[in-house]
Amino acid sequence: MKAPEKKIKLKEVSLPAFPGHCDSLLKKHLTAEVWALLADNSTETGFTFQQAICSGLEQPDSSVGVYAGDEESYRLFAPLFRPIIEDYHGSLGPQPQTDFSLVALPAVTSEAQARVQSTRIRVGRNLANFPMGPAISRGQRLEVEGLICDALQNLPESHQGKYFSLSAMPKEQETDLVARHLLFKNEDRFMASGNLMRDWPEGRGLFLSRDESFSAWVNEEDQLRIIAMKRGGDVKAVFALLADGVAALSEKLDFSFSEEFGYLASCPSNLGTSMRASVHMTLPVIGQDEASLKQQADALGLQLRGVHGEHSASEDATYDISNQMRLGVTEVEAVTHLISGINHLAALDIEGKPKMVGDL
Ligand code: ADP
Ligand code: DAR
Repeated sequence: MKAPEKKIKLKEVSLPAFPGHCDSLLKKHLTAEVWALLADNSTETGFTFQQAICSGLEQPDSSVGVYAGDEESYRLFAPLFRPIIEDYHGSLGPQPQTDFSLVALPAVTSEAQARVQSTRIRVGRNLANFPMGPAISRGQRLEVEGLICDALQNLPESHQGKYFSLSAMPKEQETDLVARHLLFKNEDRFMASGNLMRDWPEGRGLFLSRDESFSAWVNEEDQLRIIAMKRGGDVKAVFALLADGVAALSEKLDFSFSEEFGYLASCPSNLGTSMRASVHMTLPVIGQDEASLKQQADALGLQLRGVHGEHSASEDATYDISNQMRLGVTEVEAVTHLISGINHLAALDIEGKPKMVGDL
């Protein structure tokens, strides 16, 4: 009888190699010491360190490169996760109390308003006592979908609408909803490498309010994304719409939360408020030079994405501009950061004597 193969202790083999062009936070912080400490570790739910880092190894153009499979991942893999978290957010928490109060929000200047085509603010949530996307079982994912669909019955009249299961959604409808920025894409190689797309599209879906300004994504990268989106630059109205939806769902669902890192997410970039407040903004002058604009955005603590979200391209000097920092700030502070940033970018654009958006 063949002797059982000797299980190689990963920590005894050398650190995985990254290609030269890789500049992920995983590559930066996965030192030989961290590898020796964590290589063979796994959490109580059986989520391994290798599973946590596999996306960043398979997709060397990752920006972060790791995903958590459960709450324990943030404790057990802390020697790697904490430096990544501090590098991304510029903070290690603790997360302040949730604050959706409207009164403190500054105004969006008329110059910025003239350049903003649409505003979207979202938060991510995962249910307490369930593994997250990279580790959840098929049965648990369906249970999460059911719990969230029940909670969606609790929304105020202004937010009510319909849940569309992705499994039952006609392809034409899916294509239309993705094109209108209302539904997540059905392919993401980073999520696939992070085991977040197992059993796809089963257990995934979209809740959409009647006027399409409020929506919820179920079992995409996080178990719940709560989203408010409107045309134009009325950030305050979008923030209020989101706040009411979050409050209603929070009455019915128990979210995964820690004092230190706030709302826990599968990706460390979405901890804390787990809020990404974004505008589609056309910058006819300073938007012509994307590299220079990215430097200005970095300096303002803003992130640039393309007009179809992460890993997409800008179009006609129009960018998805959002807050980078989500942890160690309140929801009001995160949105204030965005408003101050876009007001500044609009002022810079004016210095270049731009045409207004309507004249483009
Ligand atoms: P997330 O914000 O959930 O991290 P993405 O960056 O992929 O994910 O964006 C998801 C979808 O939302 C994409 O279709 C993107 O174009 C759209 N989107 C993001 N911000 C805005 C905005 N301000 N206006 C319109 N659509 C937006
Ligand atoms: N694409 C992954 C995650 C980066 C942050 N965006 C998220 N979580 N959607 C990467 O490591 O690049």
